[in-house]
Amino acid sequence: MAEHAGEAAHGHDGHHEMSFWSKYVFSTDHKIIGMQYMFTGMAMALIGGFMAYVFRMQLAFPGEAVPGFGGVSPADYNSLITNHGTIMIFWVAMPVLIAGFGNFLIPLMIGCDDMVFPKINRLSYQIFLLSAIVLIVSFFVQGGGFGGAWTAYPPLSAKAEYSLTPLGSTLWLVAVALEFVAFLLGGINFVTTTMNSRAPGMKMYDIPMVIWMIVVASILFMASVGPLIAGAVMLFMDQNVGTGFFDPGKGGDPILWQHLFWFFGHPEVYVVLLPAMGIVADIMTVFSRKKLFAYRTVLYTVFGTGVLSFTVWAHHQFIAGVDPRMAHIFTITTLLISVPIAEMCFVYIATLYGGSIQLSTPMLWALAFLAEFLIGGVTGIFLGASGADVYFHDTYFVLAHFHYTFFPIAIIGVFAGITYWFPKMFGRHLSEFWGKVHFWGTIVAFNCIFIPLFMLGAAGQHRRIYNYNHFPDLATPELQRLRVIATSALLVMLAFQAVFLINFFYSLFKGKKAEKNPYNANTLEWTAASPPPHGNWAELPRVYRGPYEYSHPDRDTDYWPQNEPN
Ligand SMILES: [Cu+2]
Repeated sequence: MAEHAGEAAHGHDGHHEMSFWSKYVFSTDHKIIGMQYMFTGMAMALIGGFMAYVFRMQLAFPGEAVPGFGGVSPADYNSLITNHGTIMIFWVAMPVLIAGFGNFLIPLMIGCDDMVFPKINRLSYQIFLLSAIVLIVSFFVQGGGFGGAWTAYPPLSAKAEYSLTPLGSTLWLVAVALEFVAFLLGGINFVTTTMNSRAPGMKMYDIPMVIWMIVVASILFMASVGPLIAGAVMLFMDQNVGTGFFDPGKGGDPILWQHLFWFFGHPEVYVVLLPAMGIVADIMTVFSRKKLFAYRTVLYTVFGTGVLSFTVWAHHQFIAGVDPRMAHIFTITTLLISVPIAEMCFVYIATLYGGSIQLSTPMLWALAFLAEFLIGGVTGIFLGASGADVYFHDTYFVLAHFHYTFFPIAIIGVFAGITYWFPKMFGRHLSEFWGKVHFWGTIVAFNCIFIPLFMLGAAGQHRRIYNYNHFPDLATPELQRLRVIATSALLVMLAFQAVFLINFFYSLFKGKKAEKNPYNANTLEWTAASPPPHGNWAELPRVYRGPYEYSHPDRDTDYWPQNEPN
């Protein structure tokens, strides 16, 4: 854990020597809370990664015992894929990207000592931790963990008699609902703090892009999750009280859940995408020594993307009986939303153009984000077109597509951010050499997992089938070979994560000491000590807009502004 310099200049709770309890259970320091979100998210990533290992082994070598797990029953398989997806999105991408980086970075990058509502912030993490515990408990109750996929479509999820895992599915639902409450509480802080606590002199257009993106992501989350929380209450009642909101047998409508789920589920992609894009923007400007090309245009594009993201949800339901005329409309909005995202990618490339590029580990991750996410975006266009989707729906093509969007977000974006801000967070440097070994091992293996899955999907292989050899016409040896390649690549990728963990924990204690501003960056967090003490600065910074520069009395570096001159 971070060393905690005992400088209690701005101590909210007035504690000088903090015990374990007051530091990790009651501390309202945004940095501690951010770290807790980050470490919890990383621990959950190990669980989610282990699940992927087990079900990929089952797919490559069906029926054989998986080392470290044993035999995989059909119910185990369903539960593993369900909880892998749920964990990676709700307990890894969300906590690390928004809550981890949001908490750590917002006060440091806008120049204040803490969040506006520090106690709500503390409560948010406690509820999040509780949600993770409830989810883990759900794996071990009678019947095992929920197996109705992360989308929890009724009627499978709605009625106890349809579900193999009645208690597991209720606990899963409670865990997700608690997690949403935690992020609603967090979002209140992120938006309010950014709007109200900026350093004197920092105007709206001086806010670093990553902070803007976290703010917009928080607003998107808070605006889209309401209907789904209502839906979760209804589903809970269907499961436990005998109502029939989603049960056709009682006059309910299972498609209603799909609307409520995807009205949230599509904006959710942008909820995690935007913070990752912001992290990448920050890293690219620093390691190309350029300002962000068209800062204001990107900002307007982010707002536009946010609004558009509420108008595309039914592209997940093209074959669910949606009126074909509506399918046309959702096809058009879906194709439209690729325009702002493509524009952001062009802006990043334009930022690099002519820059003095330094291929540090964070920069490699940032560049890989762009390359891999482009594959995810382009393959999304096939799925967004309702005609093509009739064929591709629920094949491995969909699965490969969204892993080419979520992997860049949740894994590449997170590694970019952690390797970049590590010196600020912990006051020490990671090893660049081992950082690059980890990078190449992860990226090459990642593509070797999912390119075969694109091929399987294009060949028509359906998702959510536990053993393809049960179906004589699907058990073709060529396809089985692709499954083995994907699984082998996954083993390689997981093995390379050990390199990261060793580098991370070794550097935490033994890494080279980091100075205040090792990259000569010009955003405010680099004017605080590494790691920053409670309260962040002895004297809070000011931003002087001479010729559009951020400034601080201690500044000793050249500046190259991230934003455009006004
Ligand atoms: Cu979508």
